This record gives sequence, C-alpha cells and structure tokens, in this order.
Amino acid sequence: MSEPSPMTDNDTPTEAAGPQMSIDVVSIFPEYLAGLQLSLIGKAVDRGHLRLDVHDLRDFTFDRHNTVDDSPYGGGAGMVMKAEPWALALEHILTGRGSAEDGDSPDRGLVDGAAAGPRPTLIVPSPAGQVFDQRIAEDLAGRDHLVFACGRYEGIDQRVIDWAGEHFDLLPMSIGDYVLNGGEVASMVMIEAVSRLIPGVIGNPESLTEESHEDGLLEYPIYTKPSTWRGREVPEILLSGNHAAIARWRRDRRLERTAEVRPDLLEKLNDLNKDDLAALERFESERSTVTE
Ligand code: 6GU
Repeated sequence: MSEPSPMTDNDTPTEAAGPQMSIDVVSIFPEYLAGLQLSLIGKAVDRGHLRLDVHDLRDFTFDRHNTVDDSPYGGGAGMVMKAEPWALALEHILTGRGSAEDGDSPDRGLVDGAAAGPRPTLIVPSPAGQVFDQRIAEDLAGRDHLVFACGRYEGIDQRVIDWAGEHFDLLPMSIGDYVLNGGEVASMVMIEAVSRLIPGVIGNPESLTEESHEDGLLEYPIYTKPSTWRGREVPEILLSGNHAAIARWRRDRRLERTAEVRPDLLEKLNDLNKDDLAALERFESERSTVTE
C-alpha cells in the first residue's frame, strides 16, 4: 500500500531508509479513513515518508456475521466491543505481517520476541482520555510506530485495553470536551496534526514554525491581492516594505487576538518581552475605554 514512488528531484536521500513513521488504524469503518489518502498526507505516503495501513476489525472475526459487539455485563444502554477481535487485530500489527488484505490469516497468540525493539504507541480515542494538543502532537511525531484503535458503540471491553498496555505504550486520547460517535474522526484529527510535523510531509518547514500554537500565540491576520477589495483596504503597514515594522505589527496582532479569544493561552507564556507586555497593556486599556 505504501510502496515508495521512484526518486524525483524533490526527494531527499532519507527515503531510501524507508518511512520515518508507521501508522496503523483499526476500525469497523475503514472507508472513513480514505480521506487520509488525499492531499499532503497521501503524498507523504506516496513518497515513502510515511507508512499508513488501515485495518478492518471485522477481518479478525470468524463467525458468520462478523460480530464485533455484544451487550454490557451489569446492564445498561448500548453495546460493547468484544475483546478478541481487538486482540487479534493488535497482535497482527505487533507481529508486523502487513495489512490483512495481503492474504495472510491472523495468528493466535504472540510469537515470543516477535515485537522486538521499542513498543509501538497505541492511541485509543475516547472522551475519557487526556486532551490532545500541539505539545502531544509534537511528542507523537517523534515516535516511529503509532496505532489508532477506533472504538464505536459505548467502547471496548476494558480487559483488552489492559492487555494491550503490556505490549504497547498505551495512550487514551480525547480531542476535546464533546462526544463523538466513534474514534475515526478523532484519529484523523490526530493523524493530520502529527504527520504534518514529520520532516518532508509539509513542503515548506517554515510554515510550521510561524503558526498558531507552535509558540502558544494565535496567528496574525493575513491578506492577499487585491489591496482594495469591496472597499476594504489591506492594513497599510503590510505594503510599506518595512520588515521590522511589519514583524512588530504582526506580533502585536497575535498578542491582541490571543488576549481577546484565548486569554488562557497568554497565562501559560513566560517568554514575553518588554514590547509584548507594553502592547498587551495598551490593548487592555483600549478595551476598557471601549466597554466603559
Ligand atoms: Cl477521541 N472519541 C470519541 N468517541 N469521542 C470524543 C473524542 C474521542 N474526543 C472527544 N469526544
């Protein structure tokens, strides 16, 4: 699935060494993840920067109906995902036999020593997980094997989660304080945030260092041609050619936006300089005169 394309002028030599990261996703809706083949992530896979395999959980069931769920012990609403299909799918990934579509049938039991080397990271999307943020994305971008276990229904039998903790670095992850129907969309969010941090996935690495959340401030407003659009002008300073003044203006806009929309982010910053603090005081006094 992730066969590297022939070398082109744009390719870096690291590709000869194989992908920098492997990502496996297990889901009962593998088609959901098809969107990952588009755009920059798809290109990264084509170029061999990334290996991405999506596995259908139902391929690891053996009954006529490919059953993956059952009713909860102790009663209650909804259904629970059964432990065994998950264990077989995760063992299949641990033993590194490629995707289930390759034609090999999943084995029972882990082969001793088959999963040598550092443990893969198992991310279990769940509203009960730690909240995912840019800092976690950066941590994950440095790992070499991520596995996403997309649960549906009320969740997965806790015993297979506990079992997986013995073979994986286990990370239950939420993408925010709201409820989704399953882990697929959350996994796509995390895969996109992580994979764009992998060298070679984004064309221009400078666009990584300049953006929101990279340094804890929101982005400044941006403009392109025409300089007048429906009577609205581009801020004059951006046409001045004065690079130092433009940099200061952009920094001020970032501080202003962050103070207005996300004051919680400002409180976490400890590297604001004299000019930053002066700008923030100015915005604060301007705001209090407006609201008077
Ligand atoms: Cl990661 N999964 C599900 N199912 N719901 C969520 C979530 C994840 N994050 C917030 N809500």
